[in-house]
Amino acid sequence: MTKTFRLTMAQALTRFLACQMTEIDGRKMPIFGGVWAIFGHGNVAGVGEALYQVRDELPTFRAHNEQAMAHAAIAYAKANFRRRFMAATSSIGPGALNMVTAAALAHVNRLPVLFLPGDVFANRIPDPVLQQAEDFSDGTATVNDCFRPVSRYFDRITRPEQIIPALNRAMQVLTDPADCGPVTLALCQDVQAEAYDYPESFFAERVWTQRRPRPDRQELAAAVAALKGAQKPLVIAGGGVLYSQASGELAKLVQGAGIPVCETQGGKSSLPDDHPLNMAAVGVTGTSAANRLAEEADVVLAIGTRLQDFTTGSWALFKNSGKTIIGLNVQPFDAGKHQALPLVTDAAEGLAELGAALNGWKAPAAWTDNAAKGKKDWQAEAGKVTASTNAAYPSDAQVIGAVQRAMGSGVILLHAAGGLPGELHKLWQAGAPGSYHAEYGFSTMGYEIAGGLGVKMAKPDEEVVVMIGDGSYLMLNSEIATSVMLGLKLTIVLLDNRGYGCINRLQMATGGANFNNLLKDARHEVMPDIDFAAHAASLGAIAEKVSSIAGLETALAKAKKNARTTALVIDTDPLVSTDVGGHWWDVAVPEVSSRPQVNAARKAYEEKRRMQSVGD
Ligand SMILES: Cc1ncc(C[n+]2csc(CCOP(=O)(O)OP(=O)(O)O)c2C)c(N)n1
Ligand SMILES: [Mg+2]
Repeated sequence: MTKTFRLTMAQALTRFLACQMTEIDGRKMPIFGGVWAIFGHGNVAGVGEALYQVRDELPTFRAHNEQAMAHAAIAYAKANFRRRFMAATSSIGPGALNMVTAAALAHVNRLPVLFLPGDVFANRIPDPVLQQAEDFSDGTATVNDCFRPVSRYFDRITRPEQIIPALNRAMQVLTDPADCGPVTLALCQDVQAEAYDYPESFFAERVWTQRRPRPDRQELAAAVAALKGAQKPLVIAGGGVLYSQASGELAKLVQGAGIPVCETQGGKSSLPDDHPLNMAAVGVTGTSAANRLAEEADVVLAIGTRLQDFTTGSWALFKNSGKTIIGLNVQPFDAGKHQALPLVTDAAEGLAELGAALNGWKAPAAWTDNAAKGKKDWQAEAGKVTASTNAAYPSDAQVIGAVQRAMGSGVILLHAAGGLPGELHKLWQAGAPGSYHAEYGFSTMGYEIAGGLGVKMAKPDEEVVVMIGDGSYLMLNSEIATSVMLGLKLTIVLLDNRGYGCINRLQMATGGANFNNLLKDARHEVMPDIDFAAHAASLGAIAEKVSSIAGLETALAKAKKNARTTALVIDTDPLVSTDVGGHWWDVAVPEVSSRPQVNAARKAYEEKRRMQSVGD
């Protein structure tokens, strides 16, 4: 007879999670780094009791906001190149819905995370239970249905034995490189507590390894033929290069063939910034070195990239009408975008096979030399905008220069929203793969601090530097307290330009009046004067407001020695951003307006739109 264990559904679930292992650098370890939890009536008795039982093998971490705890879980997975991940559990109703934005963030960035929101009673007796949203026409609808479009796998557990296939499917999705993303298992409150005789085999230890699909022969042959015919080849390195840990293979291929490389936000740090073939950031927030090549390139080898709007400059950047795109991607949906020649494969495997098949082929030397010259020119431009200054209100770029000089390239730099992503993409000189952690797939304000915490959990020996605007900070800062509580140090650099600076600039660029972005332009009785250093200190951080770029560099040098989370605040100029580099992108300007500025912006917009290629 099959041996069984009589457990509640929640106990079976947590035990199962604790049995899932992985192997990294020859070391076996749990694939789940832990579970983030905020309890309520929807999960405290069931999931809460079950987590307590396994607390030694599967640690539980408490946060202050469900969205933030999910951010930490997601950043943990990203910092681990998707090889390890975490779960996040909430109560029903508001706690669950607080995680939906984070689920979307994980969905967009293709990052594994297991969401375990509590759900209403399956038996419907306490209907409507506290925090249940009643649907007048659908008895099966609950707020957790909001997870469906932002989950790669969704299930609602209404019987205890359903957890067996659901968790098996969950693991497939979480560990599949092509399908990878958030999984939501909505756990009906009563079912969490219901017992069932689970077979022993369900709790067998399982070691998950990274799947690396190799290319199809025909697709490989077509890609090789296209590359061999190239006069002006260019590689776009996307996040898939990092997730596949393919930097070594990428360097080998491009060095062998003399192909310049540019990087998306997700792919930055695929090669170190000082690699001679790395033209760095491409697209709307790109360097001139990368974008001038992108305009001319005749064969674009797009590796592990979604070819998102900022990469393609709203599909106006790649101007060579005869170009061929090779879509090297583990996900066919991405591989075939813009009528690309698909090359469906793991990045490291695909690059190795491509390199071997190129068999010594080299791009014309004039193209490679031209790239090197462009890189030099860009470095000179970037040096100017990041140089030190005595200005009372420095630019974001000048603050970036200070952080880079004080911290070097050996830290993990994290950011997500505001003006910083564009400036950092252009200007940050990244070091090792994964040392540049951008959440610019969804660009979620409030990702930064909780995300930093997740990175620090994944990489406790690394210095984690979080750069954040005042707007993002005010949206979600509570996990400063968690970082202090857990002894996980972050260095936070807060740029206070007194409002939503980048959207104010975008508003001006589209002919709009300064309205509702900077605090001074928003309806107010009292002009806010927020003491961010005092705020961060109240949450337990070591905090200081600095008054100059030089002061910031001194404070950063001190912060390196601090054992506790440190927040450094600096006032910055909301109106300045880096002009050099960059590319237009499509932000729809009103066709009619009483404002002449809008009409002028519309005219310019219509001109620019002519650059967009339609139909491919
Ligand atoms: C959750 C969320 N809401 C709104 C936006 C749109 N948005 C992008 S940047 C930004 C302003 C960010 O302000 P701040 O963090 O101070 O950075 P700054 O623009 O001043 O550099 C806004 C509102 C967003 N990205 N995320
Ligand atoms: Mg701001």
